[in-house]
Amino acid sequence: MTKRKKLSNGQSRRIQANHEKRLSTAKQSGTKNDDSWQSDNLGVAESALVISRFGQHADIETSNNERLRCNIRRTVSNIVCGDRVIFRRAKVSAGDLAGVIEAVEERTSQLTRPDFYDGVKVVAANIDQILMVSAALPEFTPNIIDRYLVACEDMGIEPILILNKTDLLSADTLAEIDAVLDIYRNIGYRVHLISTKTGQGIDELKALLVDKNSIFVGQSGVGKSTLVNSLLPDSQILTQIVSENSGLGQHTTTVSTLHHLPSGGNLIDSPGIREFGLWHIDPDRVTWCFTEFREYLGGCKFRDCKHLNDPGCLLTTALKEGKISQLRFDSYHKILLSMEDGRAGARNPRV
Ligand SMILES: Nc1nc2c(ncn2[C@@H]2O[C@H](COP(=O)(O)OP(=O)(O)O)[C@@H](O)[C@H]2O)c(=O)[nH]1
Ligand SMILES: [Mg+2]
Ligand SMILES: [Zn+2]
Repeated sequence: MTKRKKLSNGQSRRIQANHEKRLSTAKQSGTKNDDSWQSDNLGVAESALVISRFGQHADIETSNNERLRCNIRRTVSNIVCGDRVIFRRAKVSAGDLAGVIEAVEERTSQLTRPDFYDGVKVVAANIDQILMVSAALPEFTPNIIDRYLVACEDMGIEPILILNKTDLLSADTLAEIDAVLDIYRNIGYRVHLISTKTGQGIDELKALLVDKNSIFVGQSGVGKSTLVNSLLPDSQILTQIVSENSGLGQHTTTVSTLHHLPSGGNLIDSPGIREFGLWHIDPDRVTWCFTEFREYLGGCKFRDCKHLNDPGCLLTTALKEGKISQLRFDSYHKILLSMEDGRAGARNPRV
């Protein structure tokens, strides 16, 4: 490391003067900016849908499908993609900002993900359904499905199971996997088999998306990007342009964006929200998130029953009677164990 030369008095003064100048310019432009959002420069309150949010700004869509970039008032906390908001247009606009967002409507649901810095972070609002994609390749792993199902149940958003890459399955393997999927069907989950390669099941999938706000999640490699790009050919082009021109693709594409589907309904997407972890969920809550366990909860002999070797456990009784599947029971304990490990290691186990 090179030794830093001591500054002369003149240099120090000039640096200090520059610093003060920058501060006062920032203050002035701040004041000027704020003037744009005073009542006398604003129109009537209108409602809109948030397409994406970045920093203090958001792109919104008005009721007559205009796209506007707006400032967000500091008093309005935490706007995310999918939010319904109240905004007012500026009569004289400030740069590329056409108005200001003043309030957020109550959400029907929140998509959250654990965040290393913020605890749990809301990344999208008003999602109706989560399409949980898995595939025969890289490997069909029910435990991963269960982890996503726990997260969906915790958020109160309906999950739909999608098995992709059916084209790679022999009739025998397909029958084996389908038998496992029956476990989920019996619990009450909807299951769809598709192939983005042959197009099998894609029309049925598109029908599921009509008039809903949906999001695709799932492990890397299962075919989410292929699927999203086939449903939204335009957004693929957009992402590519951004990545090539600015080299900021990575950064830019982590912003969640709401896309309209050609046949109605919206897809909220960002590669960053397609995978998420579970470490923030309380163990008791995990048990509750196994929906078929719910009817037995609170009935075990011991209040702190671990539902394993404890005497008088209703869950293990239900397991023996075949009312709960061994696969889900094992998966439940595996999830709890991995969460303990994750907490001990202060590292989030990824789904
Ligand atoms: N055989 C087959 N391959 C697929 C299918 N869907 C996606 N793939 C391939 O799986 C790989 C991973 O797909 P990608 O969309 O990047 O997965 P992501 O990580 O979930 O976004 C790519 O090589 C795709 O071409 C499918 O239905 N059948
Ligand atoms: Mg991908
Ligand atoms: Zn028990």
